[in-house]
Amino acid sequence: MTRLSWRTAGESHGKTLVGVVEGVPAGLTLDVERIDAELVRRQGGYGRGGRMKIERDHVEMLSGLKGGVTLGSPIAFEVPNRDQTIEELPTPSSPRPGHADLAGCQKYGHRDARAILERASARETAARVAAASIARQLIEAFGVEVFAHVVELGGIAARDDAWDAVGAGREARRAESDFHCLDAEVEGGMRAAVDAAKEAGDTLGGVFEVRALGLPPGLGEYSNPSERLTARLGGALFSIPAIKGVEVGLGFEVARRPGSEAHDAILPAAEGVEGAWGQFSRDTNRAGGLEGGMTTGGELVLRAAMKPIPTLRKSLPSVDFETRESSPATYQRSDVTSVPAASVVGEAVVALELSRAFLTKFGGDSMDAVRVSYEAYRDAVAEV
Ligand code: EPS
Repeated sequence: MTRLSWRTAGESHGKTLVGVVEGVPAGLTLDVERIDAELVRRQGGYGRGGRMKIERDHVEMLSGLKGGVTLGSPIAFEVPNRDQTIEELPTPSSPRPGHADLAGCQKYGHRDARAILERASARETAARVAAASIARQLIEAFGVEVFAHVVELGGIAARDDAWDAVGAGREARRAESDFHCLDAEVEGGMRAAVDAAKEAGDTLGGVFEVRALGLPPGLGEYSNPSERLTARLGGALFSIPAIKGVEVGLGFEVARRPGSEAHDAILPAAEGVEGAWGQFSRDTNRAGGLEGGMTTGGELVLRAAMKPIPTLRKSLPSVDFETRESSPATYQRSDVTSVPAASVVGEAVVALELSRAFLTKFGGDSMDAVRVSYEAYRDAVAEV
């Protein structure tokens, strides 16, 4: 049984974005300022365009709360748009290569790419970030932390040891980075790459990593293939516009290694490891915290590759919908890069999936019921 679901609606330049999160147990005190802080974080990052200067994203809670505490009923919210110009904005004459414009017009049988891009826009992700900031407060109450950071932008890569080097200082380091990156030394290169792309009318992609700490083993399942957590997490990351690749743990590198160097040997539990689950441990995490579609209890490590935004000031060749003649793709405005923003969205969608898997396993009507189930599981795992 699954215990958590969410849905969003809204157009990029419509009145508002709305969301509904269902299945959050009663008795969770929600920090609404925390939701707004995540929305602000999503708006940030060096290389964002004009739209983010217009919007001041914040959440209006509409239902599911009394005195700031969840009731167990559906939680509805909205993130109002300031730029509500859907009725005035022009219809793009030529579809953008790489965006949903052309396949969307063909799918719906018209030539109005505005009718497509309004929902296909990554603006939708503001609503998902808000939904996630609600859902993740539940797993955070059980010590789970989900953290994303940019590891590569425009071909400039953070050093491999950046995560270990910052350690517990990760939150503060990321907060002071214009790129949501943990390696301060490469930020100059990233900035120069964004500036050069902006100058050239071009855009840049990159890679972000999402980690989750404090997970119990056994979230997800192998019995029902579509409920394998690896599949759910991969699907969640691919649901973010512009994501073209996802890796787990060693990722594609695992295909080049012999089996003896691809897995994580099982060792007796080191005595006195605080917060450890059960009688076993590992001293490597090549699997990225997932085996058999379930969490191992180790750190979850995922990476996603984002393509450069397809709206280019120096437009790519396209074809005019009316004349059928070659014509540059329509350009109105865009970000040079939104990899830092995508990392916030990546963190959000992973947090949503983990909250769902957590409630599927420990779900109850109230936070107290969830806690009883969680503690009973901890005791049971200790016996295995
Ligand atoms: C976005 C809002 C959009 C873009 C971006 C993401 O604003 P506008 O279309 O008004 O300039 O900044 O959209 C895309 C990257 C896209 O592919 O559509 C946002 O709120 O994140």
